[in-house]
Parts: sequence; C-alpha cells; structure tokens
Amino acid sequence: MANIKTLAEFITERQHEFTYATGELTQLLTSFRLAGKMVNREVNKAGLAEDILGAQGTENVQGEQQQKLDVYANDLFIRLLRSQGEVCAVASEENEEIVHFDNGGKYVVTMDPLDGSSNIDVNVSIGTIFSIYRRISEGQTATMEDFMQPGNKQVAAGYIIYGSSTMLVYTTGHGVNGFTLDPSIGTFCLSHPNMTTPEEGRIYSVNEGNYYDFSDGVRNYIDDCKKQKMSGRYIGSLVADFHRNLLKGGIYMYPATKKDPKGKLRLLYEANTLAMIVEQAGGIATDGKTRILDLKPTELHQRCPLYIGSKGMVEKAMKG
Ligand code: P6P
Repeated sequence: MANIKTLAEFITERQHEFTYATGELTQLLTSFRLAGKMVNREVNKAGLAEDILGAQGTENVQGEQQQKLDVYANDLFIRLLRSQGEVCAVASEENEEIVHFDNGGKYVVTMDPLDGSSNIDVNVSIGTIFSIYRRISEGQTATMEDFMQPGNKQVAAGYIIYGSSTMLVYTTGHGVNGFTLDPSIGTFCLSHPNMTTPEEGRIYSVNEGNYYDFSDGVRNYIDDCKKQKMSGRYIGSLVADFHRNLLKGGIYMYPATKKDPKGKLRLLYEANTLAMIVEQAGGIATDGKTRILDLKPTELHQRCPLYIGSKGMVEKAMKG
C-alpha cells in the first residue's frame, strides 16, 4: 500500500514554500480542512436532514435564495476563521459587507462558502472556493484596500468539491495538489500530487441557453467546438465543471450576456481563486481580453466574464 500522506503532513512538509513565517499556512488552511469535513457531513445527509434541506427563506447580497446549507457553511467558515487568529477579515459571497474580526491578523480571506448551492436539493456536486491574501493595511482592523488587491497577490487559493468523493485542492504558488477525504478516518489524504491541466482538451462548458445573448465571437467558438464534435459538459456548478476540466482538459466559459453584461461570476472569490489554481496547473484564465489575475478590483462583489481552462482552448476562444 503506497504510503499515505495527510493534508496536515503535506502542509507542514511544504511550509517552507509559504512566503511568510512558518506555522501560519498550517493555521490558515486548518480552518478550511476542518470546515470542509463538517460541511461534507451535512451535504451528505442533506436529503435526510429536514433542518438542512431547502431554502432558508432569506436572500443573500446577490439577491439569490439562500439555501440553509449556504448559511450553515458560511457561519461555520467564519466561526473557524475567526478562531484561528491569523485572519483579520473575510469577504464572503453571503455577506454584503466585509466581516471584520479586528484581531490584527496578517491575512484576509475571500470565499464563496457553498457555490452551486441551488444544486443541493438535486444531489449535484457543489463546492467551497477560497483565497488568502496578505493584508496591506496595518493595525487591528482590515480595510477595503486589503480586498482590492489584484488576484496576482494571492498567497493561497483553493476549493473543496463535495462530489462522489470530497476533495480539497489548493496552491500556494508552488504547484497544485489535491487531497481526497477518507471518510473512514476523517482525513484528507494526498491523492492528486502536482496536478497539471492538458494544454488542449475536448470539453467545453457553457450555458448554451444564453447562446443568442453571446457575442458573435463566442457563438463562433461554440459552433467550432460542435464542428469538432467536442463534448458539451455543463453541470451548473462551477467547482464541479472546473475540476473535471482541470483533470481532463477543457474550457469553462461564462461570457458577458445582455442580462449580465459583466458576466455572472464574481472576481474576488470565484474567478481569481480558480485563475490562480489553473495557472499553477499550466492553464490560463481571462475575462476575454485581460488575464484575470491582473484585473484591479473596485468592489467586493463585482462580476467579470470568465474563460478558464486549457491554454490552447482559452486562447482560441479569445480570438472568437
Ligand atoms: P447559470 C452557480 O450559481 C454558479 O455561480 C456557478 O456555480 C455555475 O457555473 C453558474 O452559476 C451557473 O449559472 O446561469 O448557467 O445557471
């Protein structure tokens, strides 16, 4: 039996790669490791637990119906991050304003605690997306400027996918590694060391219901995928589509539409996070014109068009 390496062992072993003092990365990632297991437990019984299944009856800042599991996951991540002491504030898809801890911590976190949550009730994979930035402000309280850093300033980026198995995938800028949760021992174990994405692929992921809303360039690219008899795969859950394409090669697109002229996805806690991961795996991510990681944010919840995945496919899609 190959020797098992746990996420905790891996982080400790690679701590020296983390730009800042030792021990901090372990602390930072521990929250996501622990919360990931706890959210996984609730996701796996969502169909059974009346108190978790279904809508909460409230709306989040996006005006989207909050699923009870959204709220549970958001509260849990915030609680664990607050207790760690390293994080000074969090920007979450579920909170209109910055959630301040006022503890002088050196980092801030952006996150989508449970992306794709409308899929919970139909048993489709969902995910947590998170990024970690070093603060640029001083003192006890973080500022908006800490969150307005371009994605190329991320010190770590990761996601947890709650699917047929639960995986945590992350990077600190030294490659991408994937860990699968072994439920029998409640531990994330290294299952996908040094993940890389193929330069080309034969999977395109886009909501073709918006086809007549897309630009001519996007429509031409989709038509070309069909002419090449590529596979259209669109789960409607970003983390699941992204993860499959990362492993097999492919492109995920959420272009601008008439309804969403800036696209639908969020720069701070969806596009930036996955852009760092895909670049570390050899892929690319743009908004159709500019590298995602070079975009200068101006608002917490700002949207951006997203073209992400295999380098050759994204470059071709940009030519339109
Ligand atoms: P549409 C889920 O709401 C999400 O943010 C992503 O997970 C997913 O890829 C996308 O939106 C689906 O959006 O408009 O195609 O239903």
